[in-house]
Amino acid sequence: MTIRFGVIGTGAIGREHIKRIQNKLSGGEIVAVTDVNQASAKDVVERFELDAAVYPDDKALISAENVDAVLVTSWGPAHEASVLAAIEAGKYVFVEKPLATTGEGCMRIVEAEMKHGKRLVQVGFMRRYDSGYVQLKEAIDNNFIGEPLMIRCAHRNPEVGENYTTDMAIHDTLIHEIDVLHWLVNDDYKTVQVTYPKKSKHALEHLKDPQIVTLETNSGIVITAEIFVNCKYGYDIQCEVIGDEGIVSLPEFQSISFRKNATFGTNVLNDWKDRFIDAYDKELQDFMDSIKKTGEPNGPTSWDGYIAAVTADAAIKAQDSGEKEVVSLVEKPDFYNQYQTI
Ligand code: NAI
Ligand code: NAD
Ligand code: ISE
Repeated sequence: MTIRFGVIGTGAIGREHIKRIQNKLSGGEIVAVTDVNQASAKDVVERFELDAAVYPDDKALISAENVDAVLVTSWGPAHEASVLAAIEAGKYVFVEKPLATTGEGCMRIVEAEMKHGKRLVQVGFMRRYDSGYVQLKEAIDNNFIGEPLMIRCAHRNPEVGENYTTDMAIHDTLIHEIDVLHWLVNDDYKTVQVTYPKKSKHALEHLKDPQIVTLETNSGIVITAEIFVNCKYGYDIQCEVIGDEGIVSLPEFQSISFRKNATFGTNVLNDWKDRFIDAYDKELQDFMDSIKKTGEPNGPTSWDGYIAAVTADAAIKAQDSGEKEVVSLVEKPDFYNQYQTI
């Protein structure tokens, strides 16, 4: 059985996912595309020589009879409407982060999925598939460092465009740490606070960069996350978990080392496409394999999307207030307790 995908949003990551489904992974094909920029959708079909129809909008694509699953790679604020329409039509959805841009929006999706009665949605929190984070999780689960007490991490992009705003540091960038860290230590967040160090001269006028986000979990683990999206030198993701018996750290990206011009060095990557290439492959392969095997996706759920959005909402409030803000989640519905996601 081949899963026939309709893609909503043919920008940067939409194109990456289309290429991997068509050329690299097994069991899927692209049969439909749409984008608010119709020229972009048509360009993708021609450029990648797809046997796919171009639809005028998400609703038309979702209702196409030959679309089994929808890949939502539009910009964040458009995700909720497309995901709700796909659930309404009973179609599987792989949606890039964020599931929706607010906790309320994610809750509407959670409620729609529960009403449908079976899982349809997987959220693109690909770090859970990254071998480095998987090794960290195994070490923590096996009690290798005892009880985790603190986490120090950094999320650095070389630069961002002028559309990138201060709140995006949370709902577009930190959202990856928000998801992967509570999964890593199997805990939920209690409070969040944001502080601003001295501003980088490379950050545009409207943007506060870097930012330091401090998260506290229910069990008392304190996480310090640096978000620095104009760091200039490369795309760099760091994570160190400090326990009462030892410390584990995310492996550095593997690269040759070199000795040249009186320097001993290794390369640092420049963007997310390369840093998490294996994780993107694995998450989408898992989505397809799991649907074929069990009739439901297996990766991060709508509930995970909800946790991330509620935490992001509190962090955005903390950006303005400068105070410690409370993260208030409602109780996890039984529906999601039955899913042991990766
Ligand atoms: P992009 O701006 O390159 O592409 C977005 C595309 O969606 C554009 O072509 C735009 O015209 C289209 N679009 C926007 N609204 C639409 C709508 N209502 N209907 C149809 N098309 C619409 O953005 P990019 O970088 O590809 O990001 C897309 C999504 O992927 C975002 O949610 C982003 O957070 C996520 N993303 C995830 C990454 C990850 O590491 N998991 C990395 C990069 C992006
Ligand atoms: P992009 O701007 O390059 O592409 C977005 C595309 O969506 C554009 O072509 C835009 O025209 C289209 N679009 C927007 N709204 C639409 C709508 N309502 N209907 C149809 N098309 C619409 O952005 P991107 O970098 O590809 O990011 C897209 C999504 O992917 C975002 O949600 C982003 O957070 C996510 N993303 C995830 C990762 C990751 O590491 N997982 C990396 C990059 C982007
Ligand atoms: C982008 O949308 C991503 O998801 C990348 O992984 C992240 O590093 C970047 O900051 C976001 O803008």
